Amino acid sequence: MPNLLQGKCALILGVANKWSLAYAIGEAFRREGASLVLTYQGERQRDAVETCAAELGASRLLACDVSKDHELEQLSEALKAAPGRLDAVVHSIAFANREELGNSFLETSRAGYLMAQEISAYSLVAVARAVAPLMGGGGSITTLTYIGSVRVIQNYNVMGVAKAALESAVRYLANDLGPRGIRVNAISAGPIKTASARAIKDFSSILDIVATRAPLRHNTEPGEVGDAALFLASDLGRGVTGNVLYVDSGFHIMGF
Ligand code: 0WD
Repeated sequence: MPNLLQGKCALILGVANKWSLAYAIGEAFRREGASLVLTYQGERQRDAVETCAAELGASRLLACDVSKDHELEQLSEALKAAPGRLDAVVHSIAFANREELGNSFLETSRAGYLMAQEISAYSLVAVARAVAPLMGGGGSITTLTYIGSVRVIQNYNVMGVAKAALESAVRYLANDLGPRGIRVNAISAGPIKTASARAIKDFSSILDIVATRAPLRHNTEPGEVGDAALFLASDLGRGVTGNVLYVDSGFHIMGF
């Protein structure tokens, strides 16, 4: 299935390094002919993302901390200048303070709760508002979520609640943007060792459980997430919006 995104422009937020899920999505998009724009969170991340952008053959690299409204406005202006339009946007961003992922959920602080919600859920709304004017020809917005939104996963805590809000935001945004031909979906990925995942206590034991119990009996690979994102961004996904697509070796269907 070559060139599914030929002539399409994609914006990808959330590449931190080559292990990021956003990087695997970038690889899939690039393989199928998309022109890529990447963002980096701040100066601290710039060099690493610059390397990734070069490897992925991205045409532009722009700064965007999603917690700052003025940076989202600047991003929107920069995109209007070039490439001038977008067909696909990937939001692959989450953050919670480490201490909120180690204590019991009951101990969640107000500040920690709000921080996780702001970066991991509200940012999708802010990003969608910033990019929608560039998607005049319709398009696709995809975010990344995790099963901790609907099940209790030890130590996922405040992030599970943020992912629940994120998945709900996907549905409301899909309803608002559908009449403009913009589809909004989430991919619920199985656990994968990335920088963010390392913040979750006992993450390795989660990997072991999935590998032994999931129907496909293996852990999710980044390329599987990349190809699912490709499907959603391409014309093959044209009838799909407001959906949470599990790419987790089938783990989510299991009881005990
Ligand atoms: O097992 C996993 N790795 C799974 C991840 C399973 C299911 C879902 N996900 C989700 C995550 O929750 C997240 O939403 O996938 C998304 C991407 O996560 P990732 O690829 O696992 O992790 P990582 O490579 O760390 O990318 C997340 C990035 C940040 O990286 P660091 O490591 O620097 O925290 O999100 C970005 C940042 O690049 N980020 C921000 N970008 C802009 N503005 C901000 C911000 N304020 N905060 C974090």
